[in-house]
Amino acid sequence: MAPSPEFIELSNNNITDKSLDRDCTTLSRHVLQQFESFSPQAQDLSALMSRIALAGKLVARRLSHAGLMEGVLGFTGDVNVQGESVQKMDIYANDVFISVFKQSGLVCRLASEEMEKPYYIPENCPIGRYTLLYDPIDGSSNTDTNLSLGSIFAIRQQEGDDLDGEAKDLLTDGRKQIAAGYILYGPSTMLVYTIGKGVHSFTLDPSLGEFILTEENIQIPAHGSVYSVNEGNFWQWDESIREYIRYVHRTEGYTARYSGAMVSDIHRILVQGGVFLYPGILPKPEGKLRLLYESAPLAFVIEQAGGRATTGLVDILDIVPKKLHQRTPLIIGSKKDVAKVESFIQNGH
Ligand code: P6P
Repeated sequence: MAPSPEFIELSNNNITDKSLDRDCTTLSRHVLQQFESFSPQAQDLSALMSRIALAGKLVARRLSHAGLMEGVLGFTGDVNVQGESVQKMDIYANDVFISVFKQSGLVCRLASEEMEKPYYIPENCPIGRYTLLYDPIDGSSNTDTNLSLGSIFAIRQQEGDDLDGEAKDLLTDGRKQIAAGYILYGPSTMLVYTIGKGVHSFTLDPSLGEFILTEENIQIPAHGSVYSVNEGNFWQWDESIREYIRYVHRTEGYTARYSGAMVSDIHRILVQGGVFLYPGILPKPEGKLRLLYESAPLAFVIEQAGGRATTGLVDILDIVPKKLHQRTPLIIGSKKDVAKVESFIQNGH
């Protein structure tokens, strides 16, 4: 007996179906949808993103219990390759990203802010053609004060056999990234990613243990009121940056926001518009932020959302690093706001 027209109408418009379909739009499914195919590369990237999501869930779970567990908060007493004091959470998160890719056959090498040399996963290396570059905990100084934090990641295809274990093929420009994004550990845990087909955000549903699609094809506003910079460095900046800061101070419509974790600050700018700056400072003209696993991944995301990322003179994604932990000045955000900063750097106004 054919279904009645009323039944067909009900099933097509059934509210449950729509919310069910949304809840089933997990990260792995979304990646395959992006490719509109089940090609080997689509399957690889879907699996890679699923492992990154697992890492995010493990870090989020640890952070949510940090104040209740021994050995989560505080410093290890060590100093990392960057010369920064290492938080216990830095090490935990660094190890999480390594662990989720073991026995995956996907990732042979991991390069991280916390490790001087890339980490190789031997069982994956004969076939694992992908490299993960990541900052396991961005803004770790926020850990002990329960403020927002992030993880930043980028995926690159390994080029050549890397027989000397120096991973020299990673020293290429940011346009070689095949995927990038960040995990924001805030009131909710969000994962934002791009594979070069737009920027999409997912929110962790703890009751499901899944990241669920929240927004597709995010477009950053062309202008926003937020400027995000550590003004404590004011007297260490070049005069052109000081002039820009004086401009936003005296111009109506600007507001300062700075959290100490750039994933949090840049996510705000992705949603509301504006500009984040970490310029070079007199003792360190190259800046503080690392190119390969901080600035380049975020630049990929922001450019895919219609924004810009530059040193003030060169686009971030065009920089070819000379070393794995190379630093770079960073000006990133809405097109008009980045251009305004560039105008001060390039011709003083
Ligand atoms: P400062 C965190 O260590 C970080 O890399 C970014 O997340 C953050 O924006 C910046 O450094 C904070 O550095 O010098 O302002 O404390």
